[in-house]
Amino acid sequence: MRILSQIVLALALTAGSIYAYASDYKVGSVMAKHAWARVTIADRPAAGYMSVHNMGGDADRLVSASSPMAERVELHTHIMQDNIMKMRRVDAFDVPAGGTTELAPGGNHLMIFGLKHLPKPGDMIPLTVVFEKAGSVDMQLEVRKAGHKMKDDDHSGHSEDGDDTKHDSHSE
Ligand SMILES: [Cu+2]
Repeated sequence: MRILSQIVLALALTAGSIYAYASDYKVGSVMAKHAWARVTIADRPAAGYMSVHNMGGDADRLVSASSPMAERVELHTHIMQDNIMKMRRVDAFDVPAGGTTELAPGGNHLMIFGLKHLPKPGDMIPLTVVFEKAGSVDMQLEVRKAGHKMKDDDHSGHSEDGDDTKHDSHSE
C-alpha cells in the first residue's frame, strides 16, 4: 500500500501539467487558484481567469502577465457606461491583505492577444503572472469552451457574446 501510494505520487509529479487545474500556484504570500482561460475563435483574444488569495499582512498588486504562447497579455476590467458593459485596460489588480481578488467573466480578467495557435478545450496556456511584492509565478490556464461559466460565478446579466464582440476594439 505504501509503495503504491509513492508510485502514484511520483506519477502525479511527473505528469504535473495534467493536474494543473487542480493546482494552486503560490509565490510569497500570494496564491492563485482555479486558473482557466476562455478561448472563442481564431483572431479573437482569449480571456484568463483565476482567484488570487493574499495570505499575507501586506496588500499586493497583480501588475502584469505574459505568455510565451501569446503576443501580449493585458489587464482588463469591465465598467458600466451608459448602461453598456465596456472593457477597460487597467495598470494593476489590487490584492488586499488577507483578501481575495477574483478574475472572472464580467469583471477583472486577463486579455490574451495574438495566440500563436488556437488551443482546444482541455489544453493549457502557459502564463507568467507578476505581483508587485510577491514576485512572479508561472502557471497554466486550462482552456475551456467559449460561454463556459464556473459554477460559482455570479455575474448575472453579463452577456458572454457581447463581451467577445467588444474585445475587437482592443485589437490594434
Ligand atoms: Cu478584455
